[in-house]
Amino acid sequence: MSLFQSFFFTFSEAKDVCPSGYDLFQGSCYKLGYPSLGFFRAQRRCNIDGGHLAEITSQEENDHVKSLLRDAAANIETGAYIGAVWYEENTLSGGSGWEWEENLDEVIFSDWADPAWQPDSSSYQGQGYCAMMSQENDWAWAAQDCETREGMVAVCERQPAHEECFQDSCYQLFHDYTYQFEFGHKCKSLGGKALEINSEEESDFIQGFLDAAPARKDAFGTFSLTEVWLGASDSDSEGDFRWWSDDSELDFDNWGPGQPNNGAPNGAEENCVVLESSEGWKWKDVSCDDARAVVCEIEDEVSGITG
Ligand SMILES: [Ca+2]
Ligand SMILES: [Ca+2]
Ligand SMILES: [Ca+2]
Repeated sequence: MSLFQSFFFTFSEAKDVCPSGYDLFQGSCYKLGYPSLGFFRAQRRCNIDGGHLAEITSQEENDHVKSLLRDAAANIETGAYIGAVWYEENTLSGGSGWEWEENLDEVIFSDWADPAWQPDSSSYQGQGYCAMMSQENDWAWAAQDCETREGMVAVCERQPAHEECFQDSCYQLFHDYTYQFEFGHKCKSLGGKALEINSEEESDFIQGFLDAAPARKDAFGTFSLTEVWLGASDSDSEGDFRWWSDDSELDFDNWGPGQPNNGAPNGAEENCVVLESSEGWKWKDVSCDDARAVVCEIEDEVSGITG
């Protein structure tokens, strides 16, 4: 490795990156899209992307989403769903009002085109009220029948991936919970593969990367990172762990104390592998069934720099 390369990689900085189609603003990724869906299908589609319909909680965020909508106005006939719904006589709070559907938090910041207007369920024949940013009101908020699909798009919001490069790969951490069977596909779609740790150096780097990674943020709050999937399993032959990308035997391992033990309760198998925060990111075999954060490993094409 040349001096220039070692300089470049030593000082490679961690950064936030958004999946394709999303754009970064103040630590969140936003996307306009998924046309012609009702509110709840739109919410579900944003969930599949690892996020939710936008929860707009400040003037800056509202201004940013408005600017995205103005840029896309030619493609939006009516409006864009954001994540708020009207509830009637909620038994918990005892009242009616707007709340964020994803976490049932009350809507505090708002930008209603007509702040005095209140839904009236007695005169309303539709499927409930959901919030949209409305073309005809210069993208101020308005109530919409939640089932309206025609002319609607969704504003999705999600946490960025956290990226850092080391030697000839870049690593992207996705906090949104991913099932083991989706993990390889997710990384492949980025031009990479599921995390495989092949050396002490790579292992040390990943430990530092995960220690320094931001917490998971979603509509429910902030959560520290506890476990991350590794791209290895012993599903084919018990105890014979292999890397997914080429089905080769592990060329490096970093098992935690007593692991792997195939020790799921009730005789169930543990055929997948996680890095565990409470063990300094050492490895343990676990059941493949749960969803966890993932790291994708993407070969860095810029690394062709010669010196
Ligand atoms: Ca590797
Ligand atoms: Ca096993
Ligand atoms: Ca185990």
